[in-house]
Amino acid sequence: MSKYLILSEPIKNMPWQDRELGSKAPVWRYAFNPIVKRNPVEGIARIFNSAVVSWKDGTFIGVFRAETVATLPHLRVGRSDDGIHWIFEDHQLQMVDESGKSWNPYYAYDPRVIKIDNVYYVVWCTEAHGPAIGVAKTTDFKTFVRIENPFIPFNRNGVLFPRKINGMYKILSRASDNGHTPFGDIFLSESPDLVYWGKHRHVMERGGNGWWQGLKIGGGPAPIETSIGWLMLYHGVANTCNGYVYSMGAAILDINEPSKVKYRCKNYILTPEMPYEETGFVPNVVFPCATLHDPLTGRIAIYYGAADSYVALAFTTVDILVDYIIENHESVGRDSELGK
Ligand code: BMA
Repeated sequence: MSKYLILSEPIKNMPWQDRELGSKAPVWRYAFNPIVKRNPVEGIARIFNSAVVSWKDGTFIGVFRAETVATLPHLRVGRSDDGIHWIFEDHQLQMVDESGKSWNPYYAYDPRVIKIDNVYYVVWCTEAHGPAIGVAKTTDFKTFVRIENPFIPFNRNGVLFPRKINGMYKILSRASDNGHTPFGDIFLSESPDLVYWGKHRHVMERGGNGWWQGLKIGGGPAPIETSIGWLMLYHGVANTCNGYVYSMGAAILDINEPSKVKYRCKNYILTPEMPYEETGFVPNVVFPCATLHDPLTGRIAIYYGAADSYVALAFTTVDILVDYIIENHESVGRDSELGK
């Protein structure tokens, strides 16, 4: 029985590997990373920052960020029996509007998939006269119905919470610019219907005492509901003389008022160290977009993009990660406030 509880549906057949004996790492990599390698499908050069969920009969399904050999990012559905070996569809994910008419973005990247009340929502960075957040819903991963974009450009890293909080849908996002955004904090907005969004709140600021998240931060996988609060994994970016370095961070948000940060880990929990993270189309990138988490075992599998070239997998447990965050907590700026 774990010390902290994960509050979600159990996952059958969860991908897993134990931490090495004697290791104190809060998060450890799958020994056979990367799980998706270069040129995984004809005409596709790279698949990386991607989202997976558990699917029927112990299988898994996901929406992947794929880039063609002409380097245009789009979304693509993949299926897996074990969460590790993936088979991708031979065509781009197709979207329609609510009347059934085709409505596909010119480009699409960094998807997250969040299940709320038996509907799966895909949230991604879409073209809308500049990068903005797109949302589409599906129940079968065949028909994807796009709904309104929550915000005007420029905004990225949209992540829905997996349930309504105080009767409202909630989304994390990060205001950005049209390029490689040299700034950015995480914000929260709410909506009664996934169409009208407001009550914008500041959640967490870049910075803190360490430089790994000094330039900007952005939401990662859908926050995980636990008995101590929302466990939020995110990416933090350092600005170096040789370019940006993307690491993975973790914080715990208040369960009823998630714009309040309860604990924030001053250390990264994963940073580029392996050849597939340090070398690739964009070097030094660890970019988490999804987790599988099992309440019965407390196990968490983290899917992350590596070097904008591969999909990789890492593991932790709710007890190991929450204890690590609390032991290494730092209070930053006005993070613990309501963020009004
Ligand atoms: C960000 C996003 C991510 C990418 C990262 C590093 O701005 O575009 O998709 O992984 O840059 O290139």
